[in-house]
Amino acid sequence: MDLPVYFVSDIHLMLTESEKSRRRQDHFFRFLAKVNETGCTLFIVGDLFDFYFEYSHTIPKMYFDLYFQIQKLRDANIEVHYILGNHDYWVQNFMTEKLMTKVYFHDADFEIAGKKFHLTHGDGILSWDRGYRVLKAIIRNRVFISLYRCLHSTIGYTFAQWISNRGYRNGHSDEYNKRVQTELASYAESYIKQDTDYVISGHYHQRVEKEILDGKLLILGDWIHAPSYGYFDGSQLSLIPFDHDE
Ligand SMILES: [Mn+2]
Repeated sequence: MDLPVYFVSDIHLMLTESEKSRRRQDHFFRFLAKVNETGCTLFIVGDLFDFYFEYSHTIPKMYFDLYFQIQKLRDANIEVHYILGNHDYWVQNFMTEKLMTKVYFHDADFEIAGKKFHLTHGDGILSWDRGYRVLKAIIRNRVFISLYRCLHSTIGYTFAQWISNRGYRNGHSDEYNKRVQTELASYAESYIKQDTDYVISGHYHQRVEKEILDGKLLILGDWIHAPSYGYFDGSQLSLIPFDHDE
């Protein structure tokens, strides 16, 4: 795997055009241009899209610009690895075989330059999130997905858009964010106590870099409020802000 390695998550590219989502997308494309300049490996750790659902013969046209940007990276021999999140789990062979280098339906472990990484989108980890874990099992269920795919795409997308518009947008209290950090720290510790060096998660829409024993936890920030990326140069892993004024 070529160094350096970049990690991003929770870009949440939107299905509907708006000034706000256009700005977010442009900002993310500036990051991809930087990746293209340095040459390297890119990991997308889930929720690249706010909603992505692929049919046997059909892909969403709204993300054409993104497909083009990823293709440019691939043409430059940059590997793009994509760990699916709870907003973009429903890929088929356009994503898995054509666009991305590799797509992961579950958490993934890698060894890069002698360091062991555990990558997870992060949804369903929290101890109090039992209801969500049930929902996660349903929306990742093969029968459910096949049935949903039978709906006409206009119906499937309209429903998803409605759900998505009701979803998380405005952030959580500091107290809630602290609870999340404590939970993820103990999740990370259970890996680092074994032989993992670095645990990287997305999903929680906060930017956290925390030393744990002789390893580290990164929670990648989202591209709505706090754009950032994880950066591994072969010896050090760090979380670097990529704020809008850059
Ligand atoms: Mn998520």
